[in-house]
Formats: sequence, structure tokens, C-alpha cells
Amino acid sequence: MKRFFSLILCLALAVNIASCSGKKEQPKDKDLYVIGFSQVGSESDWRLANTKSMVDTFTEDKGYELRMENAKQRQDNQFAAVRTFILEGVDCIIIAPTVEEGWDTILKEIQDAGIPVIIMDRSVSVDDKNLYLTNYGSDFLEQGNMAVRWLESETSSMSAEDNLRILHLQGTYGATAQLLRTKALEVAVSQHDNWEFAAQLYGDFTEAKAYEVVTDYLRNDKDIDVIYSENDNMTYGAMRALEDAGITYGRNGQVRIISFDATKRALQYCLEGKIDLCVECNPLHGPGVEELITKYRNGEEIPKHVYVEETAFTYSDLTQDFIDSREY
Ligand code: GYE
Repeated sequence: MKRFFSLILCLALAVNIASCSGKKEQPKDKDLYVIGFSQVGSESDWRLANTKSMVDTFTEDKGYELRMENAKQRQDNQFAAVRTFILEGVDCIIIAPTVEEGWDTILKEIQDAGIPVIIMDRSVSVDDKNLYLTNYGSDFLEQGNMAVRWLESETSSMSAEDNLRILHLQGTYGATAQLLRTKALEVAVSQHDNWEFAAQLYGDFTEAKAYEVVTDYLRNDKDIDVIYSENDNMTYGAMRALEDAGITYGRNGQVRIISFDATKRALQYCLEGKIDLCVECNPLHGPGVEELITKYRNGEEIPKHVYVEETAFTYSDLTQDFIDSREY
């Protein structure tokens, strides 16, 4: 009897092992294309829309597994995430780099592991461009130039004796979005004798930081004509600081406001006359990046740099229906 039970036990175990190993032979994720994605953080509405676009695009239904790591705006967190992706042997790595510099070594490590890399949103500054497949994102210099052209046309009737005092809010130092939006403005200021910086303040792309620095600044100087804010969330912080200081802004106010990103809330403020210019920065990168990955997997040539289409909006370009229909 004892032997009979042992036999049954053995059979049961054997069936169990067989079914387990059967499962292992065809694991679902074997067929999935695994993407390791190092995202900058969750510092802004733009970033949340960007993350959503990636999550919505790279779904299991379409044959992907997206492993996303939030770097909380720190490059060393990105290095750690990338090294984990290498160990896991993912099929592709996507990096939205916090800053441009410092990527040579880690990109070399990925190359040595034979994993393709896509740089998304911002750029990296490396000597060897073969370290990544392609760079997909915005033309940040053109965004800055759109803002400058608008400001030139708005101030064209200004007398040469009047000075235009610009309060410049800067995003994360060293990020492409900061470097190039800053470059466009600095070049313009150097070319216009009567444009000057009231100050250049560090807002790190967040509302809280911008509120803090603008509040502080306005304690000693309220003589500003324009705020050039390198993203919408910093703009919201600046708007609150201006309100606290009793300074009016927008179309009928003392201070004109230029904001980058053109996310829904900013466009709404623009329609209400609180923001004068919204320069668009399109965060919906998922579909475009997927197209590049598909081409790569099919062995097709892909361009080294792909820019997304963008424009700029003033009050007169907007309607409520248009804003409601926007995805971000
Ligand atoms: O403008 C800002 C975000 O790199 C385009 O990063 C992105 C910028 C965007 O935090 O809101």
C-alpha cells in the first residue's frame, strides 16, 4: 500500500514538473520585444504626457514589454537603470537623458552588450555617434527661436530708449531643452541693444522651485516686462509668485508671459489671456519611436535625428474646442 501511494506521489510530481516545465518552454514574454526605458522623472505635465504616450504605445497586445525606470531627474539613477537592463538582456534600450554630458562610458557598455539604443526627447553629447541608433525629439533651438521671433514682433514699435527687462526661468541645467531654449534667448538679447536680462533664475523645470525663486526675486525687483519660462510648470509657479506680489500679467497685464510646452492647462491660460505665447513641445513620442524600432527590426535604414513637428500659439490661434480635443 505504501509503495502504491509512493507511486501515485511520484506520478503526481512528474505531471506537475512536466506542466511547469511545459509552461517554461513557452513563456508569454519570450515572444515579447523587451524595451528598457530610462525616463527622466515626473517633474512636469509634459513628462507625464510623455510617459503615458510610451506606456500606451508599447503594450503587450502589440508584442512589447516596457520596463520603465523613473530616474527622478538624476543621471546616476539612469546609469543604474541602464546597467540593470543590460543584465536583464533587454532587446532595446530607450534613454530620455536628464543632461547631455557624461554618456560615453555607459553607452559603450550598452554597445558592448550588443543592445541597440534610442535617445529620446533630449540629446546626448558624445564623440562617437555610433553609440546610439537615433535621436527622436524636439528641435529645442527652433522652439526658442519661435519665442524670440514673437517677442521681436510684439516689441517692434518699442522706442529705442525703452529697455525690455526679461526674467528668464531656466530648466534643469545641462538638459538639451534648457541649453537650446536658453541659447536662442541669449543670442537674441545680445542682438537687441534694449533687451536685457532682469535675471536668469534656476527653476529646474518644476513649479515649486520656480515659485520659490521668483517670489524671492520679486522682493527686491519688480521691474520686469517679460517672463521667458522654459516650461509650463515653472510658468505656473511664476504666475503664483506674481499674484502674491500684486503684479498683473498676461495680455492686459504688466508682464508678458512666454511659456514652453503648450500642455492643456497652459493653453487654457493662454485662451484666458494669462499666458501670451505657448511654444509647443510635443510629448507624444510613443508612435514615432515605435515606427523607428519597427524599421530597425526590419533591417531598414533609420535617420540619425528625427524632429517632431511643433508650432506656437497665441490667444488668437486658440478655441475651447481645439484645447479640449488635445491629448495633452
Ligand atoms: O519642456 C519640460 C520637461 O525635455 C522637452 O522636460 C522636455 C522638457 C519639457 O520637464 O516640461
